[in-house]
Amino acid sequence: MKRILLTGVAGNLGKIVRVKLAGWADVMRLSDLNEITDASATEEVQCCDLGDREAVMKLVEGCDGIIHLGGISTENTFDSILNGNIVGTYNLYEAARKHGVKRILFASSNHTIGFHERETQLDADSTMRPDSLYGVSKCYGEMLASLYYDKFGIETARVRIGSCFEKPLDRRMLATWLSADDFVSLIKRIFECDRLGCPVIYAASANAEQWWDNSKVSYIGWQPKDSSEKFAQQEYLQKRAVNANDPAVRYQGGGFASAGHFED
Ligand code: NAI
Ligand code: 15L
Repeated sequence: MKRILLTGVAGNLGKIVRVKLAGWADVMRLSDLNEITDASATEEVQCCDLGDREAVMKLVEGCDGIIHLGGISTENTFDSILNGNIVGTYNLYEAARKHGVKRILFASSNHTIGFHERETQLDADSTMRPDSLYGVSKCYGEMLASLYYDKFGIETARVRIGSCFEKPLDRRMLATWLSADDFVSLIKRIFECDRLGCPVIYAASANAEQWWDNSKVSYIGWQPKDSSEKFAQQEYLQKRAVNANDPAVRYQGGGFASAGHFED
């Protein structure tokens, strides 16, 4: 890897990925809306708003690959989502096309399919059923990636991340949990495999409870190693759901499916 652009580096996942991938690329170009002041010798900083087309054009120049984590990461107003995730992702793909970037990891989300019921096993071809405006913006990002692959040959891993936190925060996350190490091993496979294409990849650890089938993407050779089982007996995860028909329990998106709607 020569020069990799990492967007959203001041966020939860960006901070972790930056540390765990230190030394993996010759140069890591770091970007976020927020300031970054502590670049190492193999890092370069170029902060901007993803919604700023000219700035994003400059940001992508000279990069061989992009790990795109930046943007709005939970439900929000349409205007915020429009700037960060709709305009921002378009700006990034246009810049990638103009500067000849060959491979991108797009941080999509399980909220693209959050209105599927939990007992439905999903795979890469399952119908999108977004549970929020945020989820809709990730569906858009996935479709944009598909267009740029079919028309311009830019490969993208459309990674539907489950819940990447230090530990599962609630019982739902026993199924959706993704460890940081598993995420980083997935990133490496995405950029190191000979042929990627434009697959949808569900990013969850090897948890006992599984909602998502990745067999259509077995060719990239990613095997998650961690499991949420090591947390399953912890006190805070023992309280069972009172109402199995509560949308937060019924649907894969959990609280995103039951939450109210943001009005601008
Ligand atoms: P985060 O909210 O902690 O980080 C996102 C970063 O993007 C922030 O540092 C923020 O300043 C930056 N950002 C927001 N709008 C921007 C803009 N207009 N221009 C430039 N930068 C902007 O989110 P987190 O948890 O680190 O997630 C990273 C990515 O992974 C997000 O795209 C999120 O949607 C996706 N994801 C994360 C999951 C998780 O479990 N953490 C689950 C599913 C998807
Ligand atoms: C996401 O898409 C969010 O970015 C993250 O903060 C979590 O809410 C995660 O999904 C989840 O579903 O747990």
